[in-house]
Amino acid sequence: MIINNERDPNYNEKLTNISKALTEWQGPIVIVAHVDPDGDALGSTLALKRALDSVGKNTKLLMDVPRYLDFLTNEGEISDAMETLEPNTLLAILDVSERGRVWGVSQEGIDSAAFVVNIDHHGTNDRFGDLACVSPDKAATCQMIKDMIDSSDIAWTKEIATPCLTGILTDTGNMRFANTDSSVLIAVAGLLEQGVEYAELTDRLQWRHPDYYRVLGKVMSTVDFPLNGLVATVEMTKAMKDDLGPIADDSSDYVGQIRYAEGTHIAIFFQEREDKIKASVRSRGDVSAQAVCVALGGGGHKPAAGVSFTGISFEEAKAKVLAEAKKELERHNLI
Ligand SMILES: [Mn+2]
Repeated sequence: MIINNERDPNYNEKLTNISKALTEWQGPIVIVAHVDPDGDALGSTLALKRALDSVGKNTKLLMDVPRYLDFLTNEGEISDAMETLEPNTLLAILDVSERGRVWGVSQEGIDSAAFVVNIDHHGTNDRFGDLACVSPDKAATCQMIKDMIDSSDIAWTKEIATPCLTGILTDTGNMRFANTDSSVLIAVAGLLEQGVEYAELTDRLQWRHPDYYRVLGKVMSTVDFPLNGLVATVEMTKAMKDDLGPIADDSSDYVGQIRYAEGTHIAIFFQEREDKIKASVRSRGDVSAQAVCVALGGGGHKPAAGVSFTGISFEEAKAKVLAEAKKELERHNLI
């Protein structure tokens, strides 16, 4: 897998071309994002859908919206996965680092689209599609949607600006992560000018079902600091979930709880799910979570990345990730 974290050299021109393709398209437009959608996946697709709907386009947004983000959507705005695309469909793929991570349309479905647009900020994106704008210097796909709408004739509304701001907030950790540059703050200011209720939004984004805290207690009881305390880990096994019974919460941002452990450079949340084992990895400074995950077939950004495994045990998956974390720490002479 490639890693290209450079800004798209023709960023403005490509966004303009994509905006034209979308607003001039006469057929159906289907909008999708990545599996396990986050604030940027929902925020960017929902902002784009509302923007295109406002100029009379026929759009569908396909997503399995996680419970904690559901408050952003209106009745009827979200559609289920589609078996097949209608003829002459433009497929807009947002915030998806690779085709295999698209949710809602099969790989054959993607092939059957009349036109594919790829808007993303993951350095591991291989720039697939008929028109691709991939700019890893952007903090969020939502920041790219902000730029695209700004450069179009589409009029901003609070309803478009609110999901658009959401993805910027979630991908920058509320404007705290290293990807928060002046362009992010300018974009945020521009969105606030559209009437977004900021304090209400940031508060609402933190709400979690009480079950989240029940799971948190179990997850935090597994905290460990391997590799001389340079790494912090927590885990959630199937057994832990089974012990708690049915859980009403689907958020899993537990890695955020340990990433600030003093003396650590890498934080990892290991999750044993029904269908796969998932590792969410965070890093700080020059240490790259992206390098750790890409080496194992995963993807993401330099400070925040992930990788999934099937066909191996939970312990084997943990050992693989820790071995790569060790290599990454060695590359930076920390071990
Ligand atoms: Mn994103």
